[in-house]
Amino acid sequence: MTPVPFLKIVEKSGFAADLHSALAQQPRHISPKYFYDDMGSALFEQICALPEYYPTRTELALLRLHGAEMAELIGPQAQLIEYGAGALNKVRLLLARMLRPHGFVPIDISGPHLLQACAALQAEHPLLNIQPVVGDFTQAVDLPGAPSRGEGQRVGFFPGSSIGNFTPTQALEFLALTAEQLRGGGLLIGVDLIKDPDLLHAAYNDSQGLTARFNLNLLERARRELGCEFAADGFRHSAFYNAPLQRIEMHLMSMRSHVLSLQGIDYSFETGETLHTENSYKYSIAGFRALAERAGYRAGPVWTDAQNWFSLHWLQA
Ligand code: AVJ
Repeated sequence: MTPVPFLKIVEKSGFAADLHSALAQQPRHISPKYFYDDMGSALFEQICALPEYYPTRTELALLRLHGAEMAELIGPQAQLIEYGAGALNKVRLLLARMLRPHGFVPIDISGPHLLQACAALQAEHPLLNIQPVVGDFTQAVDLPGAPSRGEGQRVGFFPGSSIGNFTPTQALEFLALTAEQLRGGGLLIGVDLIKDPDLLHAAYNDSQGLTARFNLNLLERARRELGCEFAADGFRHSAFYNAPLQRIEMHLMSMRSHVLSLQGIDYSFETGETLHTENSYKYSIAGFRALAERAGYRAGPVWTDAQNWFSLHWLQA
């Protein structure tokens, strides 16, 4: 496969430091970005194919159905920036319909995984200018230059409802940051919608136990990378819908009272005590549009499926 021409490392993982401060807090919580080492990224891709995990296939269907209309809004010679790019499956549906793209800038925290995905994409689009950025997209990363005047616009792509990992306040900050980065262009963003809690519960408690493995991989990663020690079967996966806050919460719950030891420091867990690993906020279409407008976007067309499970929004920056 063709080598990828441009690589920028903008963040060295602060996993050890962040895990220590997570464990020293009460209640304990850590950023879900640490799920995504090679193992976690691979598990997440398997989650996306689960029958219970409706977001991926619903969003892919929307991209297939309405991709031409979306490419029209993106316009010719655009620079497409994908936040949290992963396997690049969704962006393929846009790239196939875009006219003479100026470049594609995928940002992802999982370096080896991103570069492999870029090499495969480059093989399919030999002329596409791919400029991967390895880093944390929640930080203001240094982006390659925007298209010059008279060329296309800069457009962001943020699929999968990854925005749901942010609290509404953080989501507002992220949207405000991207609205500045993308000024004059737009953002195409996938947002998961409020729905029957039973459907949500099933999506985060799948029968194959993949979501559980994905969640538990955070501590397995700490064991692999940092020599973290904890009891075998000391923790279990817990995921539930917090209706008042309109979010799925994922936790790692201690099964008994035991001690986890990280780099010589002991952290004790009581039975039932948790490390909160992820929030996945759900929005109404109107609620999300209002948030986007507050962040400095003009809310444009919205696409949703017949069941109103998932939405894609065009936001004018
Ligand atoms: C990648 C954050 C959108 O919240 O649904 C999937 C991650 N966690 N199953 C989500 C996830 C458990 C996913 N996002």
